[in-house]
Amino acid sequence: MTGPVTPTDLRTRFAAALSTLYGSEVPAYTTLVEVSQEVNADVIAAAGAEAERLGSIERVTAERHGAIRVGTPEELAQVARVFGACGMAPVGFYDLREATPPIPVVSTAFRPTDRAELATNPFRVFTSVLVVDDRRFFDASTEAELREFLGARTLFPAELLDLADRMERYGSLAAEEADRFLALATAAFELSPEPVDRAWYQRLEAISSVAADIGGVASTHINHLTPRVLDIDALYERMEARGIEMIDRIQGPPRTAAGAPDVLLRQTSFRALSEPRRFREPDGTVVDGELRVRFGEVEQRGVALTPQGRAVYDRDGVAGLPDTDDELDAADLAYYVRDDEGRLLPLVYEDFLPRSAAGIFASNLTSEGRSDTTQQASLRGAAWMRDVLGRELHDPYALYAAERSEHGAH
Ligand code: OOG
Ligand code: NI
Repeated sequence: MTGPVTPTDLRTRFAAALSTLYGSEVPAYTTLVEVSQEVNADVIAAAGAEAERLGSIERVTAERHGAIRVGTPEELAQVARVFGACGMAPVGFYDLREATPPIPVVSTAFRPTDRAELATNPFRVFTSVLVVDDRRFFDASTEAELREFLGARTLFPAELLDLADRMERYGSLAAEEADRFLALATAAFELSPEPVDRAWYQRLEAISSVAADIGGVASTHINHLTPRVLDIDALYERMEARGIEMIDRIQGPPRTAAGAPDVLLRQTSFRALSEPRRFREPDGTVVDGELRVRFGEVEQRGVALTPQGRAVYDRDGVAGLPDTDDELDAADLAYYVRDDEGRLLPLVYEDFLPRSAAGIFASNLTSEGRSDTTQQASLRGAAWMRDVLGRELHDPYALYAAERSEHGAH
């Protein structure tokens, strides 16, 4: 590319670069992408245009969500700048400390918020930050050690952050600057060859594998990169037929009846194999070892539910919802807009589900870890997250509602 590069181009290229990186690191991911593409081609062949109501085949084929985990508010604010350069804004607040088993993180998702941007490339990244001062997990001395360890590392080089800020300020980067941004940003999420301090890692792992994955290593990495599929049940069967053992269930709503609209988000995953990592032993020697922290995940997306629709879903599951677009729209249970002929078009659910996210985290743990519920939780909420990010933290419902009213529906 030669001309100036826009945030949209950067996002598309960043998602593709991470996909290439992750495929080289986790070969089963490549299988997952291949099988997803087969399933999508089959669904389109069988259902035609109807199958593209929830996104064009181009969008769905390129569509990925990533998951990353950082250690400090400063690191989170830096992530916001890197994704901000790619036209991705923080949306939603998720408190995984309330999950079973509890995970010592709070999270948001960076994604495009504009419908046209989502249609071009909806790359989104579920981003979690460790809560080091939550006494249910970390005593005062572990907190102090975590702060010191995390405070001493640099995840994102200054040059990358400068380029990110330039992109946010001017709305474009020169071709060479964009290439440099992509090289640095992709490298920041690569698995590091740096030896892991075994004793420190194991101490954290006894509390929480996620804490060890975040605070036990001096760099970060993508935890998973998730393709989107149009029929997750078909995908599940084909992966098992290829000998890849999936977790025992599909998270989120069950399959809806034939012809009924898909709602929200369905996800499933498999654990990646152990990956070679180097360890530093307490006596200073460095040895080869293995860690098993990453995995493959796949998702199927449906229509976004309104707060009322979500309340029904949370109480009664999909069985509580009507099974046509017309009824969902008329009862204001799901978000739709109308096309030129007045037909209903679903607004795709672009976010995450806390219960499924908890299940995804849990399927990835070496043990439940330990927490002491008699201890004091530390206060973390959307307001805290917004202050740390130093930018607006979008409410997902407000985004869907604005989109709908812009198109004159409801
Ligand atoms: C994030 C888990 C949540 C999802 O798809 O719900 C997630 C993580 O494992 O870091 O990615
Ligand atoms: Ni995920």
